[in-house]
Amino acid sequence: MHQIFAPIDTAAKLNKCAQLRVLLESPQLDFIMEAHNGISARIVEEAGFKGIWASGLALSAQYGVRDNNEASWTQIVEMLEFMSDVTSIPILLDGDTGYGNFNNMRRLVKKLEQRGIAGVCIEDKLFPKTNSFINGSRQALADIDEFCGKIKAGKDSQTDPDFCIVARLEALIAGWDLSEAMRRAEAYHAAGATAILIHSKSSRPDQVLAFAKEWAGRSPLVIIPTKYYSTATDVFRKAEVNLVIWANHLIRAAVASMQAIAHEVKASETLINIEDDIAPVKEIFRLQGADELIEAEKRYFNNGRHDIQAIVLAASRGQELATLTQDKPKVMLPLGGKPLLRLLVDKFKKLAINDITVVAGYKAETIDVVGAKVIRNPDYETTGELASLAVAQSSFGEEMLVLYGDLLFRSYILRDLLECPGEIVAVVDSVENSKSVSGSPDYAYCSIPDDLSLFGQDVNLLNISKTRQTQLGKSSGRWIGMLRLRSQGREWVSEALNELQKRPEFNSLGLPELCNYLIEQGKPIKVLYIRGNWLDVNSLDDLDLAFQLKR
Ligand code: SPV
Ligand code: MG
Repeated sequence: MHQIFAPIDTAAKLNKCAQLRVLLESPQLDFIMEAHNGISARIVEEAGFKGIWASGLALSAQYGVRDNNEASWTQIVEMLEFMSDVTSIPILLDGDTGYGNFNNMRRLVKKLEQRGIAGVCIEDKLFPKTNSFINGSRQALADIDEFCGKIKAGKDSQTDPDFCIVARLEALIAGWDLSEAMRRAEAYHAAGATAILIHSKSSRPDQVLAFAKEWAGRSPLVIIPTKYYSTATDVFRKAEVNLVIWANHLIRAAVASMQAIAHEVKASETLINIEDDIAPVKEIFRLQGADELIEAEKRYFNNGRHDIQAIVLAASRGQELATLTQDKPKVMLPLGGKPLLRLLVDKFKKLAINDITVVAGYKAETIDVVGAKVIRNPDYETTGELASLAVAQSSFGEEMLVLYGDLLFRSYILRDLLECPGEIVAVVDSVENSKSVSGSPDYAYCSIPDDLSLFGQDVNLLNISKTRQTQLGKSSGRWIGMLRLRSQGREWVSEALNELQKRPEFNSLGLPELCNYLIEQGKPIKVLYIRGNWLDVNSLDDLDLAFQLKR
């Protein structure tokens, strides 16, 4: 009896070559399953198999070519790399005849090891070979010595001592008898094959069982029961077979399913009948490992910069534009054919801000802008901006922009805001009598007035107020209704919302009150000064002006 290499439950800790060797050498019966590309390889591993058969038939078939070495060996190896990359179990390649002579075999083994393939099975036929089930009896066998040289050349080329070379006997397929199979098996074993694969096209297992009996465990024994599939598996166990290869069943499953789905969709011209019968797109993403990439992006992309979420407060009607907002909220008023909100979303997208949430209220059902998610403040008639912001609170992102939905501004303002340091940054227009504000302005009182420097000043916001606060001196400008929150700032805002919600006047509070509360709590709000080039749309005149800020 051959040596037991290692107990099977330690196999997972071994490298792939050693794992395959364990599968071959341990006396218990094991199974490996065919795969033909990355996704099928993953499916085999997830199903619990301990190894993968990279079937020549299936690999050729998935390329749409015949199992006659029409796919080049490098094309096979290319696909094996995908299969190996996405799996942790060993792959045994069905290497046909080794794709040439001993020299080709040497290079093949080297390349397979480099791609993480655990072993190769070669069959004693002539290159280019034909699938054993197509006119098998007419196929010539390799010269024994030549084939033994190939095995030796492969063994001498491997660098991992556990890389496996399985010698496949085609004698029974080609119509020879058991003694010829035995003669060859002895020779291949002596040449150094890790295991012997005895192949048969009979629909009964008699041939392989007779061989197994005669072989009597001289080396590990492998079978492929494609044709004698109705044999009970225990029969193989009793015959002391080591490894069963389920050789082509995933490609056949895929073909049957693809044919049925393609025919149905063609005939019915709808997807409705098949959606429940196929894997959801989400399942494809899962098999591709999409979640891992999302996690990795958080760690590595943009120097760890988080995705920024924009929250657009758009619940109010915009009374000043009463006639125009009879059937839609202000954010849906068209400007040069596009709703205001569309212009806003386009500006965000230009700066890769793709997570856009609109808090809607008045005529919320009319808000329909691709790329923006709509959530509703059902109490918009009796509540204010902070109540709307609180509606979005459970879906706050890591970093955020909070702004009014009726804002229009040149893109550079947003770009500068994203660059501006500070956990919370407020945008303040320092131009006196700026045309931008037609409604009631939010006066901003800041620690230092705008010195018009090109490079950012370090300025703190002290207060925002609808009325002039003479005790605070001269206002430094107008807050335009835009805040940027980094992670810590976002947490401060969340805490502030929780606190303020306890107050009876919460429903009447707006973003300026939130800012003032944060400042009172000692949370610094930094200021980005701008000079014009923005607008909050409150009147028909504003709509004209807004047109100029479209870009
Ligand atoms: C293969 O899977 O390509 C094989 C096994 O060689 S069989 O098709 O059964 O010959
Ligand atoms: Mg094959």
